Amino acid sequence: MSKPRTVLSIDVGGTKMLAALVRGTEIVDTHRMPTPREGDPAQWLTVLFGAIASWRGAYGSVGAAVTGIVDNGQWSALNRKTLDIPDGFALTETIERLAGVPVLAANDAHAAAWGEYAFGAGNREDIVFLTISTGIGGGVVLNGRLLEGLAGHFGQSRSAEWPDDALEDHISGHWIARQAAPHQSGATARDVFSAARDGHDWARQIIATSAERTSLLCRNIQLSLDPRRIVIGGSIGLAEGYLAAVDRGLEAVPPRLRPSLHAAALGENAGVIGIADLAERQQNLRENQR
Ligand code: BMX
Repeated sequence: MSKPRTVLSIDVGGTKMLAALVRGTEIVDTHRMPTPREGDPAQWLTVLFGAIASWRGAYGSVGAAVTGIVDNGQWSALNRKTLDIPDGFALTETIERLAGVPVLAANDAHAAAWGEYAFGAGNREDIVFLTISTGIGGGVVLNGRLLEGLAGHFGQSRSAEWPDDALEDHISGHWIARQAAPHQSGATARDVFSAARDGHDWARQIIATSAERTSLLCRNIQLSLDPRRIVIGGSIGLAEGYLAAVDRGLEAVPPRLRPSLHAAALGENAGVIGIADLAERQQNLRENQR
């Protein structure tokens, strides 16, 4: 088996951007910065590549895992509240111009699903990956194949209770922060988990409501796809006590219908490791076709 080559992975989420030099499952170097809320994706990417200019020459391809939908290298938002991306942004073309090497782009939760399937808690079995983060994303690996396009976009689900809203707008990090505003002005989701740890009932109730709704979502995923396991990731999904609260919400579910929940073994690196492997596979395919 040849030694894996170094890939530049970038993970652009609704709250942060993570750049990493990845070799197989080894993270060689990282750079983090908040995802700008002003400007456009070309400006965000230019700033990010400026910050990692010293890495040029250290990687032979780029994997880009981004919040939103990626169709043939074109990037669009499904929920502009999660990140306001213009429709059909030329993502791979822009990154190829900045990096000067081939680029593979995919949805962030899809990339993380592949990372967890291949190297993490997925154990190379059929899985659904669910990230509870700024929004709610997901990825599905069935019979060793990562489903693309809209597949896994559980955060965009509609419900009878909120027919005009994306489900994530009533569960995720942005929702948690909005619920906290009357109790702690300017609170982020992270602040809410700190307040809950410090014993504040208002914070514990917000988290309990979010977790309860995630339990329901997991039950519906199980009935739709019947995966061996649902791997949970994301800044909220991996926050202290959240997964346990989601699991408690499933205690009364009959065993055959009950999802088997597992924490993402690769944590916040699932996306960059997953997209690096997908980019490396595409690069090998290109070279074998020459
Ligand atoms: C939204 C959607 C998904 C994304 C998910 C998690 C947008 C911009 N994003 O449902 O594509 O996977 O949020 O995104 O429509 P994150 O930023 O929380 O990782």
